[in-house]
Amino acid sequence: MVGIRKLKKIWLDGRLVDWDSAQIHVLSHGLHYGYSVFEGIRCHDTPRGSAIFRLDEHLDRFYNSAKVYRMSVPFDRATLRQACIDLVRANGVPEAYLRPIAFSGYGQMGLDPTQSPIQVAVAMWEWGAYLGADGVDRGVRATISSWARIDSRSLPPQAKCSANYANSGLAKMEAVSGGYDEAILLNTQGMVAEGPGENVFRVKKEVVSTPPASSGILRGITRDTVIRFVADEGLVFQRTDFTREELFSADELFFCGTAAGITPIREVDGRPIGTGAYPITRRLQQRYEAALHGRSEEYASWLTYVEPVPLAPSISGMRSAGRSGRASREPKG
Ligand code: PPE
Repeated sequence: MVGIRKLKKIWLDGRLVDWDSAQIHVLSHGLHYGYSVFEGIRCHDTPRGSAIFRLDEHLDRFYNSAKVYRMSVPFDRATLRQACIDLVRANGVPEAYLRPIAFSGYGQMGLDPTQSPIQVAVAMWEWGAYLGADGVDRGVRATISSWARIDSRSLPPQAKCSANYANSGLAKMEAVSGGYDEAILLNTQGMVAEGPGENVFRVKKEVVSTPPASSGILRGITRDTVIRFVADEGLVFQRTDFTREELFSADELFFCGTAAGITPIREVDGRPIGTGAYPITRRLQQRYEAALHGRSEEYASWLTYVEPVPLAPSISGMRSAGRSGRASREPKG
């Protein structure tokens, strides 16, 4: 039951290894106790080849997650940044999902993770729309989970730790077994938090809102991207808590995340949301697609190109800014 097509390489502990050789021991500490932090990043095809979206922000969050867990990642940021770029190039697949992960490896059992070595990998695979291409077009059917979202007093949701996803998995399985596409989790105060792997946005009378970080959510990078789009569309934005009823009364609702993209929610617990037309969500989706695929000068600084930046005729003879140079630094024309 393997749904992933094998690619060529995986980066493991400092080098690119063959896909089938990326193995770890069954007594890897993180497997037993969930002590691992990870990221999910996408690269997309653009007119200048594959580009990784908001790589630096994902790396920031990766190291912040590790810090929460007192995990000392044995590779520095520049090395992991280059590992992501090298991996995309080595696999020769322009559109994929990248998964950097650091975890306590094979060493010692028992609850103190500091006694085991930290291993680091970056894998990538081809991943279509998380909630289905149809979901992106027509919207998905969501249900409010009976599971509360984890609380920062027990399991900090802002650190992207594998253990958090046991909570997400419970909500996801409950939703799917009930015939829904996705769950929406409330926090322990009963306010809307997020989906199992997505942030949630609400649109009401042209005001776009999303729960604040303090509501017990992962601070999504797509969430941050959408907040910028909302401003660029000239719409009003609010970071505010909202209740279950406010989901039902919304004009539009959507999930967003690296895996999910921007996916409209067409129904919550059997109640249709708005008119089902999604005019604002559609505008945000269009901006997102243009940004990801390098069609928007405005958001060019969010892309890290995998292939070296070609020299413009006006600066031929000068050295390139580097293989991951940014479009915004390129001379125009
Ligand atoms: N909340 C949660 C709980 C979450 O896992 C994600 C990402 C987000 C919000 C959105 O974050 P961002 O990707 O930075 O916009 N979930 C990742 C994992 C999905 C998976 O099943 O694996 C993702 O989208 O990559």
